[in-house]
Amino acid sequence: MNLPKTLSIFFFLTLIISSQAQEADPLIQNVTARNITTLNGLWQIIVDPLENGYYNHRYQPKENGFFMNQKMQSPSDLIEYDFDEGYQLAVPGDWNTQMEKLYYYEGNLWYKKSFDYTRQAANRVFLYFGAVNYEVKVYLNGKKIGEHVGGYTSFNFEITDELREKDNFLVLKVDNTRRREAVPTVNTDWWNYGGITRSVHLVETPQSFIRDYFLQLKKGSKNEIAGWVQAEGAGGQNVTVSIPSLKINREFRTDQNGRAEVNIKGKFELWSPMNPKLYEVKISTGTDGITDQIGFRSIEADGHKILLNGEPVFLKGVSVHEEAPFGPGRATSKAECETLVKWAKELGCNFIRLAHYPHSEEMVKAAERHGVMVWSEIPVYWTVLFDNPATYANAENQLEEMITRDKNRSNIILWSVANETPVSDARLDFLSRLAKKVKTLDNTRLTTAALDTHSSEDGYNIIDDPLGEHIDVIGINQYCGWYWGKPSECASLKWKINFNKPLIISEFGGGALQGHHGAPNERWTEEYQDDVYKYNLEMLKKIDFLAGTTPWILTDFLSPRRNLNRIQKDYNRKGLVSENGVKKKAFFTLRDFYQQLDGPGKR
Ligand code: GCB
Repeated sequence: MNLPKTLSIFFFLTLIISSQAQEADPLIQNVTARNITTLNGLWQIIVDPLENGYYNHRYQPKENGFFMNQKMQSPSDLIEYDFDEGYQLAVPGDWNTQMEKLYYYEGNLWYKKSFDYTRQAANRVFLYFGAVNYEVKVYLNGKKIGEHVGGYTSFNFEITDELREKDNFLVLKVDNTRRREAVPTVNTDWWNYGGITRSVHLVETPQSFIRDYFLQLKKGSKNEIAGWVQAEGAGGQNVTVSIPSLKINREFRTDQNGRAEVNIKGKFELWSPMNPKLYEVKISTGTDGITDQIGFRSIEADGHKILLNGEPVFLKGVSVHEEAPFGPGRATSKAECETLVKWAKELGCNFIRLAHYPHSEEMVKAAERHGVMVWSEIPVYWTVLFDNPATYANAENQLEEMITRDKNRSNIILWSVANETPVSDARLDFLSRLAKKVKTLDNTRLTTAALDTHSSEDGYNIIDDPLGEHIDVIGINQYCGWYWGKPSECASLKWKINFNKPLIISEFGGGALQGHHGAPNERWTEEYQDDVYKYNLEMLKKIDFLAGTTPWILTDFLSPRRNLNRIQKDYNRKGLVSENGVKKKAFFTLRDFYQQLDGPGKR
C-alpha cells in the first residue's frame, strides 16, 4: 500500500471525525409550537480568555473545569471562580454590545444558568439552542452533553437522563475566536458577535414524537403536497396529516425507520406576496401532535425568468443583516424582526436577501407572514479554505442545518451556497458539491450564490463564472459608483450573461452618514449615496435578463473593517436606514423605483 496516500486518508478521516465530535441530535422541527420552557433571561458569565476554566497549566483539559460549577465548601478551600459572584448577560443576546469591556472581545466565555425542572415521568426533554456563535461545549450538572460548531444555525441535545428536579446547572463554554479554517473564515465585513445570540429552550416531548416533517408542494406541481414525516420510536405507526380549512385529513404509515412518505392532492390557495396564505396544518401520531402554519407555492426558473406559481416575478429586494433595527447588536426579538420586515415592505420589497448566514427562525417567519420571499445563505464568504476537507464538512453541516430548520417555510425560494468567492478549481469543486447537496435535501427550491464578474469585452461585463453551470440562479455583486467608477458612469454599464438562467444583482450601493448632506460628488453624503442608487437603477432597467435585485443594504451595521471615525464609528454606512432607524434619501429613490415596476405593464 502507498504509505503517504494511506496517511493522507487517515488525516482526512481524522479531520472529518474531529470536526463532528459529539454531534447534536437531529433537529426538532418547529420547536416553538411544542411544550417548551424557556431558559432565556439573565445568565451568569465568566470571561476567560486563557481558557483557564478548561485547561490546566500544562494545557491539558481539566477534570474539574468551570463546567463543574464548584463552590467553596470550607473556609480553607481554594476555588478561584464563582459564577454566582460574577457578571450577568441577557440571553438571547450578543456579549459585545451588552458590556462595554466585551465590545471587541473575541475568545472564550462561560455561561451558566441554574434551574429546576419537573417533567412528566414518561416524557423526554431536549435542550434547544437557536444559535450560539461560534463554537460551544455544553455541560449539564457537570456532565458534557455535546458540542456544536457554527454560529447561525439551531441545534438540540437530549438531556432526559441528565436532568433532575432541583438545582440543575447548565454551563456553556462559548468561543468565537475567528479561525482560518472556519466558516466563515477570519476575514468578513460584519461584527463577530459572540455568545448565545438566539433563544434557549427546554423542549418536552412524549417518548415517541414527531421529530421532523417536510410538507411543501411537489416540484413542478401546484396541487400536490409531497413530503414526509419523521417520527421517533417504533416503525409502523399511523401519522395523520390534516388541513382543517380544506377538510383534508389523511393517514400515512411509518416505515421501520419511523418515516412516513406523504402525498396529498388538493386545491390550494397559493402563497404569494399579494396573498401570503398560510394553512393550519396538523400532524399527529398516536402519541404526539403538532401544528404548523404552512404556505404552499411553486418556484421555478425558466430561462432568464423566475416563476412564482407559474407566473414571472421580479424580485424587488434588499439585503439584510441580522442587526437590531435600533442598534447596536444582534436582532433578538420578534418585534425587531417585524420592524426590519416592515421597513423592507415600506421600500416596496417582495423579497429580502438574508445575508450572510442563516437568520433566526423568527425573521424568516416574520417575512413569511408579510409576504416577503427570502434568499437564505450560509457563511461561505470570501476566502474560506476551499481545499480543506474539514472546512467543506463544516460548510455542508451548516447548509444541512439551515435547510432542516426552514424547509417548510414557503417564503424561502433560494438557498445560497456562497458570497463573493474567488474563482479556483478547489472552490468550484467545493461549491458545486454544496449546490448538489441542496438538491438532495430539498429539490423544491432554487440554488444560487453571489458572484463577482471577472471579465469584460467590447464594453460589456461578462457573467461567466464557471459556478454558473452548477446553480439555478446567478447572483452578481457589483459596486459601480462606490468601489470603482463614478456614479454617473454606472447607467451605461452593459452586461452579458453566458448562462440561460435568471440574474439577480445581489449587491450594489454606497455609504452615507444619515443627516450628512452636500454635493452629490461628496462621498458619505446622502446625496452621493442617492446618486449611486439612481444611476445603478438606470443600469438595471436595461438588463433584459434581470430577475431581481437586493441592494446592499437595509440598515447600517457594525463591522470592524470600518475605521473612518468621523463617519463610520465601526458602522458600514451602506444602509438605507441609519442604525437609529432614520431613513436616508436613497431609501425613497429605491422605493420609487419599485413602485414604478408595479405600474401597469411593468414587470
Ligand atoms: C460586499 C460584501 C458585503 C460587504 C459589502 C461592502 O461585497 O458581500 O458583505 O459588506 O460588499 O459594504 O463592502
